[in-house]
Amino acid sequence: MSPVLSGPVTIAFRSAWSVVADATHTGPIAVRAGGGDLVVTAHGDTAMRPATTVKALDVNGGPSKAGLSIDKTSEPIAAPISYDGAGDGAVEIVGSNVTWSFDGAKGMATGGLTLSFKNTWSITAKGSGHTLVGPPTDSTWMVTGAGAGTVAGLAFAGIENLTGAADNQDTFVFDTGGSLNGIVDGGAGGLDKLVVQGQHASVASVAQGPNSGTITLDGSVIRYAGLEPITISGVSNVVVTGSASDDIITVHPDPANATTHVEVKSPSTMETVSVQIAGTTSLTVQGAAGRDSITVDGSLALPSVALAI
Ligand SMILES: [Ca+2]
Repeated sequence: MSPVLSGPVTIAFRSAWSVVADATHTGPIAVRAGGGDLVVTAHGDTAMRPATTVKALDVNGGPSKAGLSIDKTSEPIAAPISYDGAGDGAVEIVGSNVTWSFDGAKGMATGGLTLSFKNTWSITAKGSGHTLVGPPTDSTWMVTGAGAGTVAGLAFAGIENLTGAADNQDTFVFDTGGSLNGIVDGGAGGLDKLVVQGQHASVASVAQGPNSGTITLDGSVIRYAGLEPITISGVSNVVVTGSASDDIITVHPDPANATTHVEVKSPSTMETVSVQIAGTTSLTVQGAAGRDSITVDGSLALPSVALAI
């Protein structure tokens, strides 16, 4: 028996939309949603299709390795987008609150869109609330600009939060010029570190808990969570402040680098901080609120460092 349909029936045929840049293409392929349409600009031409008819949008950078620029500020983009950067691609997303992830070879971006990308080594976020989640392998994150740097060969810019994978070793390096508006989160478990290096005039570390707190680097605040040790080098004036609870702080040669670094620790209340002696002119250790004790132990040689407690 055939099914019986009553009343008008509308059937939208949904199909995939494929866009490939040719060898002469210049500039990125632009994608946006507007007025219920999905709008794609490539080769200088703008084409639009009703969003309900687009099952997926597949973009290929082609021989010109054209980048992809997605603007989702006016409305979310329903169709999943895939992008093959053809080996040297770049992705830009305009709009807020996107979570990017990168596994060392390919990546995803979600939040008002669903994008998968590969053969792409550069991402740019334009808008607030962008988070980048790193690979499960041990990774070094170099932060060299405001929300900008590299991880696993991927250059990123405009990112607010950096999140390491669980159960690996992430090292977040803040070099000269590096800053972050949001939070550095090493992820659960593993052994994740924060390193301050390069040219900085001052750094102040304030603990909030055993693995969280803030680092103020040349006046710019970096919030962190889920980290293990913090290493500071190349900074003239270092201030380490304990937590609001009862700190039992010890100051002693860093067991891992006894002749070059001094370690400040209070394991149950604050993140361990290791400071390179060379290049440091003052080190201030203070307990903040609570009933605190600060003990200097071991044979601590601090030539040319003014230690204030
Ligand atoms: Ca981690």
